[in-house]
Amino acid sequence: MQALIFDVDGTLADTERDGHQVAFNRAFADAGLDWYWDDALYARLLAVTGGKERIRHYIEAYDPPGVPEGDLDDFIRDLHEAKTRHFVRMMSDPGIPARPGVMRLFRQAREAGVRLAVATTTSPENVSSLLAHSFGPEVESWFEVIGAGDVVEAKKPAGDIYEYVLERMRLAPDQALAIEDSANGLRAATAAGLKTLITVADYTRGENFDGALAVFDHLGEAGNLPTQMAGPPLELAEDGLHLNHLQQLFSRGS
Ligand code: XBP
Ligand code: MG
Repeated sequence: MQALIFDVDGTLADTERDGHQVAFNRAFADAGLDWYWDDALYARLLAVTGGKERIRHYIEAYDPPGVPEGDLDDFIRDLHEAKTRHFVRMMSDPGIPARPGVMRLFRQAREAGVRLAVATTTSPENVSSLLAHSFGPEVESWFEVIGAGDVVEAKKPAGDIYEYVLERMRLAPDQALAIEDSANGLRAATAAGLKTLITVADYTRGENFDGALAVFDHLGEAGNLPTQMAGPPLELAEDGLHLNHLQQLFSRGS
């Protein structure tokens, strides 16, 4: 296991409910659109990854009011850019906490010479703002490759973003472990040939994670031990999963 490739939303931080969902609704209000994505609707819309793709799906599937005639590319792009400005601002005010244990794994990987990368559907500016404000100003530089958003044509569950990262790291799929939170992410990593560890998030808890090496509710921290939902039993440390646990899972493989 030469590298860890982290998903972002739901994996590094639980960014959907208090981040993206709010940012979308603020952008819709700014544009004078009578659109509101409540929890029940957003849970369904999350099946479509990528904010622009999600807005387009919403228009096609729900026929909401206020959609202009003709080509929608500019309309959707402008809405999504406004949403991204809201999300980036929210990463510093009020901010979204890093999920338990993620920073511990970053540090242990660096100490052990295990390379780090990101493979995400979200936009690059969202990754930069989340890393800076929820992990620290120097953390973005720890990642050799940040594969994000529109750098690939086909987003998750397509494997393209993981293939993009593997190619730039000159790694074969069996040399890296993916860490994800969603079924779309598991399918994307699996399509690229990667073994995957799942830490479920708020909106993804009930999804199907068959094929993952193991499923936990989070990586754990002192006083907040993780619960394992699937995979081989592990003798966890007093604060949860450490790099050696990921290496054990990886070498057992599935
Ligand atoms: C999660 C997504 C993203 C976010 C919204 O990405 O599917 O689309 O919901 O971000 P991941 P954007 O779990 O792969 O990190 O609006 O920037 O797409
Ligand atoms: Mg995710």
